[in-house]
Amino acid sequence: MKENSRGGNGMEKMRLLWNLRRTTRQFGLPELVFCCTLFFLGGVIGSFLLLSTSQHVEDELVKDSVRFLPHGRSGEALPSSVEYQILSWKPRAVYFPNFATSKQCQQIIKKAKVNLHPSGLALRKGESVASTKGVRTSSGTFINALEDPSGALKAIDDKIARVTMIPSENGEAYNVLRYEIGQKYASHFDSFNPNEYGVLKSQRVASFLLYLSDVEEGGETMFPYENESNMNVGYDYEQCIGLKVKPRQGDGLLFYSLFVNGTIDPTSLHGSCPVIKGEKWVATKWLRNKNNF
Ligand SMILES: O=C(O)CCC(=O)C(=O)O
Repeated sequence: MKENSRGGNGMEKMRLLWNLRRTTRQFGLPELVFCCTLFFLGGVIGSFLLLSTSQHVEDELVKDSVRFLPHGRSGEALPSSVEYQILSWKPRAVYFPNFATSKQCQQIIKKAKVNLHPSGLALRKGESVASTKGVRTSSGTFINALEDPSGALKAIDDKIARVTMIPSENGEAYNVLRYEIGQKYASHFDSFNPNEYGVLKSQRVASFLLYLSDVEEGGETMFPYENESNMNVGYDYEQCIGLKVKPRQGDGLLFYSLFVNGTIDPTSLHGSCPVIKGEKWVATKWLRNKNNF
């Protein structure tokens, strides 16, 4: 029995050896090349995945370290993110989509609606109400953030101070404006040229416009001299040309009237195109270089 089983094992081994030889013969050069390519590709994909994961982990760590930066007593514990788009460098104009909520806009309109008057103008030397008739045809009212019981204007005030880094004490009361069909504001400067207005206690540095409504057609805020265009062509201040910003409820527009050296930026000339369809509501906040004005 022992002999027999040894003989059976021998046969089995022979068969295995034969099968192995056959398999090795089938695994020729093409199969080898195929396997090598497969290994190579696997390596490339694997290291790419590893690298991107470690980059992601690194990014997370950087974000975390920013989150926990120590801050001064007047600072804030966490970084905030406010979306913005630079519309122009000449003048420096920045757009903030969804700066305020629709509810906040409605609350501001509700408060302003009951106290509207024809909009006025700061008159230059030699000008009168009669001589400037037609320059600004909207109606409006001034509201201080603290007079708004809904708290909407205070929240907007704080947000404007944070994005401009100009303290809210330097801001004038909001001038909430309503433009009906055909109403407009011809191009003008928000800053005061001392040669035209005399010496004033303080100067307007920047303006923040919060659009409280959409406008179906027209009513854009325009910058006719954007990028120094149209400056030497005898521009008619009534004309609606240049960079035009279409009002959208809740969006904000910030632009600087002064260069960083404190002189007036001529490209900050701006106005409101006439409303063609619908109604325009906007709240203007002028920011000054001093807090006593
Ligand atoms: O209504 C606008 O879009 C512009 C308002 C404006 O120019 C101003 O309030 O000084």
